[in-house]
Amino acid sequence: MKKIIIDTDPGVDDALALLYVLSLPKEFEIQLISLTFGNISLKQCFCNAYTILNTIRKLGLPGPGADGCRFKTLPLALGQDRPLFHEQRVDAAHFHGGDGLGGNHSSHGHLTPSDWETIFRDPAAAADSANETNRPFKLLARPAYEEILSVLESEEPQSVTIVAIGPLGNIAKAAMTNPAGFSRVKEVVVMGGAISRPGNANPFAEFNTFADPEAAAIVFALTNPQQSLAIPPGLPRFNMATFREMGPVKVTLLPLDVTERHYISQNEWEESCRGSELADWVRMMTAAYFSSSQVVGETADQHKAFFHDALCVWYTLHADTDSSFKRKIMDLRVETVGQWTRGMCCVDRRPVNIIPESMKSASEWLDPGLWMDSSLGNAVGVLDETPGRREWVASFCQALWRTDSTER
Ligand SMILES: [Ca+2]
Repeated sequence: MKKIIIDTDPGVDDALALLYVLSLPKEFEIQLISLTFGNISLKQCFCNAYTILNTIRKLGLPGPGADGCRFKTLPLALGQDRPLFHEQRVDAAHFHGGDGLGGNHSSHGHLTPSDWETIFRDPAAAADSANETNRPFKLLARPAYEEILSVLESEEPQSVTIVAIGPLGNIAKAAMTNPAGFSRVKEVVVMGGAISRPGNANPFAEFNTFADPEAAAIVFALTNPQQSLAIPPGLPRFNMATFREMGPVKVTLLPLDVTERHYISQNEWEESCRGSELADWVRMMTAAYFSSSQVVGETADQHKAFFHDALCVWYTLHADTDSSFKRKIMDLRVETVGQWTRGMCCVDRRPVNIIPESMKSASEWLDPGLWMDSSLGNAVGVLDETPGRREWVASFCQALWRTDSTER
């Protein structure tokens, strides 16, 4: 049983990631769902999370492991409503629909709980309310970063994985607040970044790193506690000494390079996602997502979508036991001040060029940014190899809908 915290900004592919986790109740134990702004505002993300959990509870899960499993009330905490160090917020409503769930609240309004706004307006009162037994979640009173730390401190060290599928503000804030407590985490699995592919938020940046680049830079910097070289200039320093004692944090990144390789075709999806009221609801939600992903000139049988966040769940499920999932360690740094490149994942692409020992004292001049000394930068594990796209589609569809619709 894997203990996980899901940090999310629901979001269509976040909804699929949640469905995937919930359809495997014998494999995953959810310690916390922490919410952040991202695809849409925090307020709407809360509405979406509530609706997703409520719908799954109401309509029931079709997953093979879900037979006979009662829906358990899940702990949920509210987090960042904006980037850590900026007022300005971006969203991806153009991609996920104005409500972040592909128009689901209009098409299936009866599944949107009527009290969501009241709860959001006064979460403290809602956390105390006797009515909470009727909800699919228990709303926790403290902000997400505190609840994340509380889980990490109450569980055995190295036993809880954080699956971070939104902008990284909650995670970075937890790490900055209590580095020792945070370093008890087993692994942080992050959906984010674009390394050798174009971005999807600007030409260079993936949406999650673009939405809060400083937070991403801080989380990536946790992989190398020797110094704070990769922390963006001007940010409050936090006590890296603690990380020096505890060792680096294991961060695994699933950038667009890997998530886009694991696409699902519209045919595969529609063949699989059927046969239940829940499937009808999900199909409606993903219809707009497929349309947004459509490339000009594509024919109907070529339509495909990338369920980025759900792929993080697949990795988390198999990471410990399946050696065909391979990570490559990279010194990835996030651009936080560029006029056109904000949120870009920077990599040193120069041919290997080690500074001779005799010139080391001049290395800052010879190599601004000190990219050539592998002990000084970040050491992010980038998911590089998996069992393959077909295996992903088969595994995902089988868990959710008990079908295998991979195109032969
Ligand atoms: Ca997301």
